[in-house]
Amino acid sequence: MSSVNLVAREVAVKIVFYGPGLSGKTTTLRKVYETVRPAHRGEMMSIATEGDRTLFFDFLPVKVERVNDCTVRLALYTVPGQVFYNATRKLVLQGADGVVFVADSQPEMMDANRESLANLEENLLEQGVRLERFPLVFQWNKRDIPKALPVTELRTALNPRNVPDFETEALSGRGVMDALKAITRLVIQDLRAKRIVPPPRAATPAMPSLGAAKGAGSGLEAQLSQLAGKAPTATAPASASAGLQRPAGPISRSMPAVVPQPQVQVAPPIAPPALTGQRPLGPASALAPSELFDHARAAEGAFAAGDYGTCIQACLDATRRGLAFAGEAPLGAQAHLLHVDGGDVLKLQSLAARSSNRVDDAAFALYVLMQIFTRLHAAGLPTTE
Ligand SMILES: Nc1nc2c(ncn2[C@@H]2O[C@H](COP(=O)(O)OP(=O)(O)O)[C@@H](O)[C@H]2O)c(=O)[nH]1
Ligand SMILES: [Mg+2]
Repeated sequence: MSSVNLVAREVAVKIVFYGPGLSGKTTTLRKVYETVRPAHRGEMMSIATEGDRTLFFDFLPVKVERVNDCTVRLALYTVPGQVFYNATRKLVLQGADGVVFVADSQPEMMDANRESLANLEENLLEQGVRLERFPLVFQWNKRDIPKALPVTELRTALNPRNVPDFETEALSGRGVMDALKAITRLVIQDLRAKRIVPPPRAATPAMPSLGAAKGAGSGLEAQLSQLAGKAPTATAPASASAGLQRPAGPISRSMPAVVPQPQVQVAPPIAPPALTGQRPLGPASALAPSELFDHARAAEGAFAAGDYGTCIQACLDATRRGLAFAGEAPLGAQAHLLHVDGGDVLKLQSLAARSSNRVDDAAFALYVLMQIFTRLHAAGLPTTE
């Protein structure tokens, strides 16, 4: 769900990559990770089985600066495509502001594409959202495969509404950033129409993002292209993207929400010196306010070590402390004040009371914690004195 901090003119939006199993959602997110400069994104978190199938979700935070005078934080999620993970898909879809539907262009995948699209429609409807009014773009993925269906056929079957669609090859990255730009633009338009995002301040020229090419445009396309280090219309040629290295090491921590930044908008990389050379920050610690940084690290460390019970306990502890920033009140009321789903917090509590836990329980706990950090951030909490 979007959240807006009017003081900082910052908007946080959630975009979900949806589609059948193996259509290329995780590969797409990895490509976005590789393409966007490290200062503008966090670490990607993937929770996968040994066979590299997405078990719970993938998550990648990306920051786009000064889009019409607003900073946009994108929280990008993928869902597991396999039919039997529908409960997880519903959870990840909760509060989404837009969807990129990643369809597999191979003829034998058409039934799976249709089924997944119908499942998206149904799951959105359960949240009271109608797909035909929802920001949506399509990736026609795996265009490199020779037997790929013609785009016209895919359109007729899956995109009668004629929303923006893109031929993509997630492995090489072709088209992937174009689809991301398009959905971001649609989401911002939608939020403006709903008056959730303020209109641009006419008198203030949009500021270029750090490291942006001199004289580059200030529109979203230009901004995203600058992040990607590419011209607005260019798509990544296979050879160029293949040469990109996945950078390792700590990322910048989340920045205070309520401090308007006149010139430079990128959070300074403030990884504690003691962490240098150690495990890179995970997404929970990347989002954590400094007061809860150690808790988030502990939860991620336990997750990585396969100690799911400890991970869940650490998440619950950090959740309680995080919710307490909303003021003295029962847990449910604190959750309500922060617009955190109380049902999720209750489920986390019940998981912590269990004697044994599975990997997806721990993943859920991290997910709840990340939602709380995102909410705290949007609310400008905890306030810094
Ligand atoms: N040929 C080809 N293979 C792809 C493309 N995108 C993804 N794949 C492959 O498809 C498989 C499933 O991709 P994955 O991203 O895990 O699918 P997900 O289940 O939607 O997350 C992997 O083996 C990928 O390497 C593409 O554009 N072209
Ligand atoms: Mg996946």
